[in-house]
Amino acid sequence: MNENSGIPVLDVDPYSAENLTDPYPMHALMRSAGPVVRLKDYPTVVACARHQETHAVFNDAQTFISGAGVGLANFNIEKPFRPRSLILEADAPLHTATRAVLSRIMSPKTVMQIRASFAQEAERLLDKALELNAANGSIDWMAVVANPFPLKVFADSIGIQEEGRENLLLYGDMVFNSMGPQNEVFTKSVERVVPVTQWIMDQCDRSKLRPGGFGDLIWQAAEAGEISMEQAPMLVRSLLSAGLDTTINSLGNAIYALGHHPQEYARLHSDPSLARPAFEEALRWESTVQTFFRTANRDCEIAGVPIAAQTKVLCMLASANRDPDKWPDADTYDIGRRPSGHMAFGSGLHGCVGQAIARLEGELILTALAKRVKGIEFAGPHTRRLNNTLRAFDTLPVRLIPA
Ligand code: 8QM
Repeated sequence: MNENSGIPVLDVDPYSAENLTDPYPMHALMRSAGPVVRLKDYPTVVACARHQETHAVFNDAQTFISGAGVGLANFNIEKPFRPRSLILEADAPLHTATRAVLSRIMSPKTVMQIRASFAQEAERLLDKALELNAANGSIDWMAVVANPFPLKVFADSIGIQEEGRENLLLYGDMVFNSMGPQNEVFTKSVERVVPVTQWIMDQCDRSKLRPGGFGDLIWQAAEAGEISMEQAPMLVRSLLSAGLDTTINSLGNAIYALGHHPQEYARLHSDPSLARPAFEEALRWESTVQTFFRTANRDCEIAGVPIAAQTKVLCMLASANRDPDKWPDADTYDIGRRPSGHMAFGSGLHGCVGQAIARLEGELILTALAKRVKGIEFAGPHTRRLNNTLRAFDTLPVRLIPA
């Protein structure tokens, strides 16, 4: 298609099981090939794997739009897999209105208000983790801490019922898979989610949501005329889609990072106030959301390379976060680093609207861990949950050495 354009064409598949399991050699290859590359098997796509271009694309939302989908599919051509998100898969002016509502609901003031109850739950969960660890010699970090914590505190904040919350994990898995190709990873997750899709949409109804919770506050914004009544359940769906699988696996990735770096864990243990930077650096080092797309809405260029209208632009966020031109010793997990400018929450207009809550969850879990545990060892092999967008675990067995 573009033999004349001088863009390198790589024979790599970001969605192969091998690259989903270990993406880092692919990232290095893509970064070194050029600022923009094509992928042999994905002719509608150009990819950016370096920090500079990824950041630039994310910060030009007028040219690189989200409304045509932030996955591989181009919604201008293909029907969206589910009714499109009113915030993630939207541009101004629709995005402006929906973003304002969620941004106010998850404001710094909200974060201050939820902090005490989130902290209490983090302390309780880590007490329980140490008990189980003492009884059995090890725990599965995912089953005992990473899955239960957001499923308790964030789902409580939204105000949804307790029964059936595990359905949210199947739903999140499907949502993030749907941003890649329709490979086996995706089709299998769709099969699993079919029986729970109605349950998910039912939870978005006003009658199901605890008064005063984030979900109810969305409905109140509709009542006040900020958004329409039809839009309210769809914005609740956004919280259910974006707020669980992401933070859950970020808690997994943080323990994975710390378990592989005993010296960094020792620093955290000796000074638990490093919990926040330790979590932030884990997001850079092992980005939970690995990739997002934008769509060029006009003929344009990236790093001087011409890009045709309707091209899908694959932004390799996790690769940008390991770009040696941006980060000294990019592959080193260093909790003393201040990784500002990392792309794990995206960047620009669409940057994660829940990031203050995600950071709070990470900080509180790592603080509770650091106070109780002087070392982390892996207790057998982890199992990955391969997902087209997320860096995720099924299980992560660890032995906690009590302080
Ligand atoms: C990703 O449905 C949504 O609005 C939505 C789904 C997924 C995300 C964001 C929003 C970034 C975490």
